[in-house]
Amino acid sequence: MSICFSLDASAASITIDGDVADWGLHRNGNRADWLPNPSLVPASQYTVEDQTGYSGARLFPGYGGQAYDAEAFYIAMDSTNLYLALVTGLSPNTVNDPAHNSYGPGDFAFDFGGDGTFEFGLETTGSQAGSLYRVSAWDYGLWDTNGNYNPGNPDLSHPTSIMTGSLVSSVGQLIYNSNPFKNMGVFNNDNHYVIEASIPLIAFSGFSGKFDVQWTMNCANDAIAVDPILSTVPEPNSVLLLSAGLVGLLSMRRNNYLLARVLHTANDPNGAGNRPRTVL
Ligand SMILES: [Ca+2]
Ligand SMILES: [Ca+2]
Ligand SMILES: [Ca+2]
Ligand SMILES: [Ca+2]
Repeated sequence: MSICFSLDASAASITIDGDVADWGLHRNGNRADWLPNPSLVPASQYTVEDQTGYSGARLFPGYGGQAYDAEAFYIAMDSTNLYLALVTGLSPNTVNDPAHNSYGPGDFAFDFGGDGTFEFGLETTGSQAGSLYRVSAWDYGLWDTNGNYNPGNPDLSHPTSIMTGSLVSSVGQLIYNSNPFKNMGVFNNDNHYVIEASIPLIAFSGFSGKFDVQWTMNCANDAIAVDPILSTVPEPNSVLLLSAGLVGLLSMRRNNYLLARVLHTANDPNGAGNRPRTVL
C-alpha cells in the first residue's frame, strides 16, 4: 500500500466557482499574486509561466501573446478529491477555426507513470465539461518536438483535446470562467480567465502513484504542466474506505461505458474541438 499523498483537510475549503481567491491567489498587480497558499498547494504542485504581448509575441513553441498564454497551473488534494486551478489568457469563448488561425481550449491530460502516455482526460468545454475520460486517442497541436511549425508531425508530449475515450466519471465539477479579470501579476492590464475543477480520486481507480497533468489549447502554442512530487493518487482500496457512497454512483456510470456518444459537434457553443469526436 502506498499512501503518500498530501492529506490536507484545508483543500476541502476550495469551492469550484471560477474564483481562485480560495487558493490563496491575489489581484494586487505584483509578482506575489501568483503564489498560492503553501499549506494548500506545496511548491511541487504548481507552475507559473506568465508572459504578455500582442499576437506576434512568442509563447514557445507557438505565438499568440496574452490571448494564448497558459499562465499558471495549481493542484491541491484532500482525502477524496483532486483539485485543479488554471489561469490563462485564453477565453473559453475562443472559437476553434483553424482556417482563420483561431484555436479553442484543450482538455486536461493526465499521464500516470511518467511514460508519456496520457491515460485520462478531463473535458473543459461543452455539455460534458467536468467529465473524466479514459482516453484512447488525443488530438495534437501544430508544433513538432523541435518547436517548428509542423502540423503533420506534432509533438505527442502535448496532447490538446480528447478525441476518443470512454467515460469514467461525470461527477466532477468544472467551471471555465468567461468573465475576465485584470491586475493579477505585473502585467496588470492583461485579461485572465480561470478553469477550476474537482475530480473524485476514486475516478482514477486502477491508477495510483505519481502522475503529471498538463493543459494547452488546440494549437498547442503554449502548454503548461504540473509534475507533483509529494502528491500521489492513493490506491483505490484506500479511497474506497473514505468514499463508499461515491462508489455506488460510479459503478452505475461504468455500466454505461459502451454507450457511444459524440462530443463537440459543430453545435458546441464553445467552439472547441469542432471536429466530431466519438466517445465509445
Ligand atoms: Ca474557487
Ligand atoms: Ca505561458
Ligand atoms: Ca500572461
Ligand atoms: Ca502514462
